[in-house]
Amino acid sequence: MVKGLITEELKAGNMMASRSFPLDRVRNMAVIAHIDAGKTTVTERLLYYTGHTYKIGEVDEGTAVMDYMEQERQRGITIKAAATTCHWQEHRINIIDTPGHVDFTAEVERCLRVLDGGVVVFDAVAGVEAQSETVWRQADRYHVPRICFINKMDRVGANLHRTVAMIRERLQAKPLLIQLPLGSEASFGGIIDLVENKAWHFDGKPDSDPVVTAVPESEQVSFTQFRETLIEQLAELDDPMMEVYLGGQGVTAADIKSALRRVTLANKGVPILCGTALRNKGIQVLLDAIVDYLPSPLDMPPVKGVDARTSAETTRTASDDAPFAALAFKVVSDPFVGRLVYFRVYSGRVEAKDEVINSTRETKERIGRLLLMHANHREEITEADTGSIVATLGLKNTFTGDTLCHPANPILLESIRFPEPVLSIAIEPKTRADQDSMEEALQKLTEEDPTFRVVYNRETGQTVISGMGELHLEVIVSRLLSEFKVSATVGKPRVAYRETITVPVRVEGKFVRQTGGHGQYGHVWVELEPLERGGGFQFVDRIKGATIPRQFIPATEAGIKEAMQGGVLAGYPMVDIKATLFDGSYHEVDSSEMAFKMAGSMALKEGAARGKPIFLEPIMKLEVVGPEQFLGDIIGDISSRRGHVETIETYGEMCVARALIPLDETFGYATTLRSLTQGRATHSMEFYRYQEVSADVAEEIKTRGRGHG
Ligand SMILES: Nc1nc2c(ncn2[C@@H]2O[C@H](COP(=O)(O)OP(=O)(O)OP(=O)(O)O)[C@@H](O)[C@H]2O)c(=O)[nH]1
Ligand SMILES: [Mg+2]
Repeated sequence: MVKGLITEELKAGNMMASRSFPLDRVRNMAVIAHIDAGKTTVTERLLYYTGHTYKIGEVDEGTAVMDYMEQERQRGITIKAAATTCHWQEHRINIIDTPGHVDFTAEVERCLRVLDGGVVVFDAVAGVEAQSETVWRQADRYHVPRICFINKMDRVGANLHRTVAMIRERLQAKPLLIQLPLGSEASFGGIIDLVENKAWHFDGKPDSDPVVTAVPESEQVSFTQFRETLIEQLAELDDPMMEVYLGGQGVTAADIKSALRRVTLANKGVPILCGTALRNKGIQVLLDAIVDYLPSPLDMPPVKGVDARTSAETTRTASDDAPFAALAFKVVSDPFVGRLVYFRVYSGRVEAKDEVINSTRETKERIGRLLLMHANHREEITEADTGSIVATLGLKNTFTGDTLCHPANPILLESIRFPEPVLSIAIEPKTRADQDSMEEALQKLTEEDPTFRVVYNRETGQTVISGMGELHLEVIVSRLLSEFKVSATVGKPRVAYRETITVPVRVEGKFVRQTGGHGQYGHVWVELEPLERGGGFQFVDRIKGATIPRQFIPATEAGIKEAMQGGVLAGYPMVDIKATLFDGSYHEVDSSEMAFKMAGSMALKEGAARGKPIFLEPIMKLEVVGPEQFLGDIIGDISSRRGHVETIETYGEMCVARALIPLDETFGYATTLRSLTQGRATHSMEFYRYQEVSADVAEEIKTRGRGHG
């Protein structure tokens, strides 16, 4: 069988300290797609055909190597991105398999931030689905070059050309078809290679070698036509190819390959491959394409950052000789080994036990053991060089998005931005012991997951956890109850409303206690202004001279921030506010950080009340795909839920309706949609933005009760 063509020396070299793989032979890539497109199934095949695993893992049997969490195996979906490494054609491929469900979109975000390339998987029947579009945009944002694998070619209704058309139209991409299918649906048995001018035949048995033949006579016409199209497309996008094309000497496979590589790396086009991972067809060719067309760390522009000492913009080139710089992108509390921090090395190298700086938090850290991760298995290494994706033990103060770097050359890399959680659930532990173990568990879970928040509400005595959606919270609650063995009563999911102000106000906060002994004195004047949606919180210090001593200013900010955790309307967190500290006074003896914190907090509360406060609610982007005959009912239902249908598109008999709808109106939507359409429509939802609620909804939120963060 065709296994990774890696020589034993190279494999052995990989374990040693020296750079085992020239940097140009490293590929760091993510597998991204809509839920259920087959990312994990593809990844399992990549591992099998590169000789990394000896038995194919199956999602449906709960044996996928990459889906190793209990929750993943039970549900048959990926929840956490998992990293692994394999080798093909003397290249090292670091792969991260990501989840497709929209609730776990932060996992995709952080992977795309640190990876160089992507394999985007599509279901050949469903084509471009809502979440494929979301991950595509995420990849666009990070300029990640990608190739597409149109999977599930064995399914009834599979259609390569329709999917390619959707990639062109819905994703506004330049698809470059480099393969044609041989046979279709159940008889799909191989691939015509438009680049190499040959045909690959697969019998579907995992251990059979593909049989390579000339392009069959019956396929010659379409082969010639599609190859010509490919060459023309490439000539349009790539000058060297244009020259070859116009030269009239004929275009070779090598010409096409090098043009495809340049075009892919420049994000001008995306090579399209097809196959079926479940039936073991097309994987070896996909591996070749990963090596041929996806970038090595050397192909990427130098990573940008700011010098941590001077704040001047700077860059780092991908080289082992440059000073060490890495970005932490994931923290996992492993029950066996402890706190694992995953990072990507952008420049330089680092050894186990090296001292480094966390420039985000301005602290020293010592790298502990260094580990190469293969899903949940670990391989100990002594050194991580440029381009590596590794995990380390022993970092106490490093969190997702932090930069690690050499003490003599501190740099701050751009962090990773995560969406705000929109849904909450209240949980009440049953006993005191449960309270303690729950706090510990929640602490670990928040460290792992930047889109998960925990707020303890003093007023109600409840702990409120917030996340991205129902599934996200459900998984967390299941983990709390089964993995961490906490007994607790769990409430119903509720919308995480926000509060904000609508007019600027100037307010005074004065905290004075001067009854004998050592008193308290804090006094501030703050201007509060509304920010645009998504503006979060900004603090501006406009204190001149010594009106307020410098050390009390951060305390004032902290007080304001703390008070923002519970708004005046119904105790929801306040957002989108700019606070400018412009005046105040202090007392030689009685002033303290505590007193200024109180003063800040009082000013905010006063300002929130006077600033014409409003509620904000999360609005979701909803996409429904279903047969045209149900369109009327689907739209009617959306309107009755305070939703607005924005666009309707038709692909054959399928309609795609896109709408904006308040999250609060979407509970139970799946069930309604199923009964409206006899189960023939699917939907997906994604957070869009926060928006002011109407007066009657505001009344309703108030009467529902206070204090849900
Ligand atoms: N017919 C067919 N089914 C496939 C193919 N590839 C994957 N599947 C099935 O599709 C389902 C989803 O596969 P996964 O690999 O879990 O998909 P995923 O993209 O990793 O899903 P998430 O991680 O949950 O987003 C499973 O039931 C697979 O067996 C294929 O080529 N053909
Ligand atoms: Mg998966």
